[in-house]
Amino acid sequence: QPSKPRILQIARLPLPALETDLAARYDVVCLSDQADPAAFLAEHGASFTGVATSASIGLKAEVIAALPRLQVVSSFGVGFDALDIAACQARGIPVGYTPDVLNDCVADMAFALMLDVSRGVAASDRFVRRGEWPKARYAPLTRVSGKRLGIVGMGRIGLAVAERATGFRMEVGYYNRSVAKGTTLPRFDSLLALAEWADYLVLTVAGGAATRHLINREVLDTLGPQGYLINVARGTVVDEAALVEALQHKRIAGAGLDVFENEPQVPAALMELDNVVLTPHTASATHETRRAMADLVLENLASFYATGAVKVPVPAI
Ligand code: 8YV
Repeated sequence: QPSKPRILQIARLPLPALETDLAARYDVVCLSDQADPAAFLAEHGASFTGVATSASIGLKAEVIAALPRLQVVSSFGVGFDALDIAACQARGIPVGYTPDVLNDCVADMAFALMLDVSRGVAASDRFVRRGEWPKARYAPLTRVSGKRLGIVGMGRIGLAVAERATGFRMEVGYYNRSVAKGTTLPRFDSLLALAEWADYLVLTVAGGAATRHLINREVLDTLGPQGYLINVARGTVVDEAALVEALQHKRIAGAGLDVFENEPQVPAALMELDNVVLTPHTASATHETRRAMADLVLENLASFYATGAVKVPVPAI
């Protein structure tokens, strides 16, 4: 009976059941549980052939360098901006990830945020709980149906957002580097043109250096005082300081944010504002979707150890 492959789990994973499943199949050590992770890596790094991590936890070049026998990486999540893919690919190490299975839940969350920030679901819940209903009226808010929806990043999740817009009879347009596959929706030539046109700017673009601070002061001012920003992508896509300022001065109407520049830190100024809805990076966090993501993390590893290839690899960069 050959011994089980040794897997280095970089930190605690979002789904405890996945940790249990990994531990049942592999010889797993969690790096963040070690008293001195650097010393642990120096002593034991060469014993690991696999890494398990997540989109949020990531994988740094220095950890990859400390694992001379590393053969495979399996990550929980579709984003790979926090993983040093170049360092893996330079060593020919395949990286498995979990796209597609989360499209629906992330798109659902984009609509939840859009509806909430426009109709004040969370804010009016607070109003009712404070006992204010008998004393005051809740001011009317903004209609979503029939409005213009601008999607930034027309990939798999962007398409799922666009599909949902039909029932709301929204007009949909998008901005993407290239013409998106799988849709005939209008593509805008520039982000500013889309921001000018849209009532809702929904971010479903990948994170990383190429999209850092794509949403800056100029884009926000172009979106304007009737416009809403919804971010289910990455905090880094938005200049958060510029966003806080735009919200405080009502230069945009509101924002629904699932992601932030320095998670889990959320700017205190945002907590003061009722035209903002904040969620703790939970767009994919349903039992169903997280289980499907966990299964893909396991399948990517199992496939690699059986055949030498992961089931769903991160594309070559
Ligand atoms: C997860 C995500 O919440 O898939 C992604 O890229 O950001 C989310 O689905 C994340 O991977 C949890 O760590």
